[in-house]
Amino acid sequence: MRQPSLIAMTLALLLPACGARQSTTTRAPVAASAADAQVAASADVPAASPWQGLALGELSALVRDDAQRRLVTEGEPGFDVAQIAAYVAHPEQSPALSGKRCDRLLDLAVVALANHALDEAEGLVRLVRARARNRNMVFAGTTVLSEVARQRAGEDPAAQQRAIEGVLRELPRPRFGAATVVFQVFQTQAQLDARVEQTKQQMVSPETARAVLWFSEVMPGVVRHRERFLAAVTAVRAELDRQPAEPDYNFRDVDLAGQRDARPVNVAVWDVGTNPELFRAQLMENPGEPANGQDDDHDGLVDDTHGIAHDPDPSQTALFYNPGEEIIRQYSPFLRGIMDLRAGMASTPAAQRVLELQRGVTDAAAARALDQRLDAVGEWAHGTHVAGIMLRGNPHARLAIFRSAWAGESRVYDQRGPTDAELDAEAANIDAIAGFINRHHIRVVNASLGFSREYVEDSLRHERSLYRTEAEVRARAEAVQERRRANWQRVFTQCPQTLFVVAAGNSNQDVMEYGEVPASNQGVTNLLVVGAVDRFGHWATFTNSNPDRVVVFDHGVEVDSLVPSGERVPLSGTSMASPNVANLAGKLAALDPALTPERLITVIRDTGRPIAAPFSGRITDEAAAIARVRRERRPARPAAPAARPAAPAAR
Ligand SMILES: [Ca+2]
Ligand SMILES: [Ca+2]
Repeated sequence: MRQPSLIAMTLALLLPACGARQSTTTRAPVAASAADAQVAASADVPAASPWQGLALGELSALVRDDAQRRLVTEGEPGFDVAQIAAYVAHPEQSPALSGKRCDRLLDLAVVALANHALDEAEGLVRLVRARARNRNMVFAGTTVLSEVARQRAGEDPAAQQRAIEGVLRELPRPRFGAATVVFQVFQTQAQLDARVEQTKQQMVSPETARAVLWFSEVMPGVVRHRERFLAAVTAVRAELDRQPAEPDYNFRDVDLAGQRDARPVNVAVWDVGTNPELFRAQLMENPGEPANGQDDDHDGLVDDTHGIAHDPDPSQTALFYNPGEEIIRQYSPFLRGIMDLRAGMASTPAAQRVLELQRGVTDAAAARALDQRLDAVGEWAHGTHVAGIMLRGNPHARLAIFRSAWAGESRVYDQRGPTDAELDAEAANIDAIAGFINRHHIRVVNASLGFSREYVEDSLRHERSLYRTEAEVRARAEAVQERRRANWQRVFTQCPQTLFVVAAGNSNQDVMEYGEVPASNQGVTNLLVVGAVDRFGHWATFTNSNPDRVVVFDHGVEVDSLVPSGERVPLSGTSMASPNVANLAGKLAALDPALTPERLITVIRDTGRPIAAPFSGRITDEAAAIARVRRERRPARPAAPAARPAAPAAR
């Protein structure tokens, strides 16, 4: 199945339905009397779990009723819930399916599989594959279909393996290695138990009920027969390897080293931390602000020499997040696998090594502790990798660094949502960054980060003392999203001379339908949202999309760049695609300082090459964009109009 929608932020280091969970206890109030003390003491005992006594039938009804209700209420008209069985029998009669409709149909497929209704489960997945508007969903539900096939095949192991192979053969070769196949992630019954335990520390809701159904009713059968699934993967991979290789896409990168017609240009990476030492030769320097513990330029910021850092942890004031030597030593070797799993690419060898590590997880506390360490390494490396991509081949770029720790949510907002005061602090941080951008004429900002409502909702479900119903959770999550959308709108509006390049996100969702912030912000002319393609030039399995908003794509799978230790590691995500586009924008601005953000977007989009069907959008073409800017820019000296071409060449 599709990962349960928890890979929410571009940066979110979440495995399916993961998220560290701790037991919720009622905190004892100050006792005013002996009787109160008695009450208070008993209140310190964990409250009885609302999950106790919920049977399979009740969980199934909870998920099914919610899915059917939302199929009616969410999305455009034309879909008749009473006709689902008819649509399954004749998918061509179904209207095209929005992302949310697909999600709800996949919820119903999970309920069906948990209740051993194999034909129904398969039919629902096939309907999604046939009618999803998002063409990445053509490959959704592989785990469900594989398990259905296995159960149908009877008891013979060889027959089971052949049945699973049949499902896996539906994945085209370029996508096979990066397929999101959940059975690879969960390896032992102890892991499943830990995941169920984690989920049950959240409130009972359709979302959490679905996760419990999945991990307690579907996955145990998968894990018990995991060897058969893996043997099928190996067999199909061997078949695919015997086919002729598909040629790599030519991204036509250009190196501006030694190009005399380029000028210095200030750019910025806005991330969760970037190691300035690796970019010492190219750091932008605020001339009035030596690093001396004083606010020398009187802008309210102490030592904003190369950028701004904002972190609620007073021990983390640098531009670079430092999780400590021990965590770096132990877990940085897993970085590539961490990022692969973030992007839903469970099949890669690097991801498999992280899964090996996770096999040792035996309970919810251990799962949480491991998640946090892996998260910390991701936060350590992310911005540095992004900055390396952004500067590649552009010695004319001068780099400013913004670090906003709220983006590393799993550390800052562990099992809770942001408070209003914290959202105010985010706004103040954003305003400070906007001021810095304008004072120092930063032309291009890459922000490989984003916030999804589902991620906030998942955090809020832990706060059972604040939010008692799913409706309350959704209302608060929407309010948080609105605040953040408004915060981001401020920086876009305050910095009209600056192009903001933003990652679309890794949830295989429509950014507008799901309201990703800031990717879905409206009415902004200096925002460019970037999706990811793989080395073959096809949509990455994880990339978010939208036919109008995500038009520009770039390389985002196994992109080579630096990590803070100075080593080079290939990492994956729209986080890596976005700085590839910001890199091009920085080169264009170096070649023609007069380019406005709107013009940069137009040139990048119009010179891009169309992505082959069934996908849509354009892949940037650096060589073409740079050639066009050189052709169309004003001459360096206005006194020489004869040097201009008579007319821009038609495209
Ligand atoms: Ca200052
Ligand atoms: Ca200073």
